[in-house]
Amino acid sequence: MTKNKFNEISVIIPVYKEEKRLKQSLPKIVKYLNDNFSRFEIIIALDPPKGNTEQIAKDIYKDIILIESNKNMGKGYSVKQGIVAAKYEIILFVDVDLSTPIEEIGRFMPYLNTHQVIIGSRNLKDSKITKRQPLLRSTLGNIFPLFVRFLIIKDIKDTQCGFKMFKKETIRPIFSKQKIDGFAFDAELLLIAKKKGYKIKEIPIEWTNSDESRLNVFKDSIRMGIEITKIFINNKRGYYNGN
Ligand SMILES: Nc1nc2c(ncn2[C@@H]2O[C@H](COP(=O)(O)OP(=O)(O)O)[C@@H](O)[C@H]2O)c(=O)[nH]1
Ligand SMILES: [Mg+2]
Repeated sequence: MTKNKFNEISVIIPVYKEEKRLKQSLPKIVKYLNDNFSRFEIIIALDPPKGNTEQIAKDIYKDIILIESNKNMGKGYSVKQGIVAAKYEIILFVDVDLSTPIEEIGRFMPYLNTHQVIIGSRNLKDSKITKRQPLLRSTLGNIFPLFVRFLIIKDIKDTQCGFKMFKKETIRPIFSKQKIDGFAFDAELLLIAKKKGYKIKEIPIEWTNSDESRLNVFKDSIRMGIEITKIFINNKRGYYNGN
């Protein structure tokens, strides 16, 4: 008996210095999508191209779509480029380390009928964190959401999880208003979605911390602080209102 497959999906993976983690995760992503979707594309948003990441990706999956920026712009910038290039109706972006397993897609899909934005959450009662982040990283991981909650968006438990799904028609008007290129782009995205009256579903996910992180606790903390302040000011000025 053939299993019922989902129709189609564009999967965007932001990638920054990731030869090793990409080698581990890309085969799993390709297999899951092959088994569960009639049509799919995988877009790697490389920032900037380094070493032989492109070749590694092509060797694992020859139809991979590579998008490259000239200099390191940030995760948010890369994800946006991926969204511009995406051709299918349903779009997911996922971190290369698969801290959220790719199989969670199956639990997200049904909510596309009722919600416009579906996001993984590590902070719900049923979330399952199997390996926590190191102390310094988790301290940032705890402080940043306080600022987000206080200044930007109150009722979302985890704005930062790298596993978010939307329909193309929903996300394009959101990102056309996005200004943030770094790690805080998720908070901006969710704020714009709320302003547009979109329904956001937070789904408790299983999450395993990766031993590596591309986030520089000092440099990126400062950048994220600046980005949050920018979002706050943009919001106060009404920039995110309207269409
Ligand atoms: N394109 C791009 N991707 C990035 C950048 N920084 C991080 N990423 C990607 O964003 C994802 C999350 O990064 P990760 O190191 O796992 O962050 P952490 O889990 O929050 O510590 C991974 O797929 C990274 O390769 C960047 O500056 N540009
Ligand atoms: Mg990670």
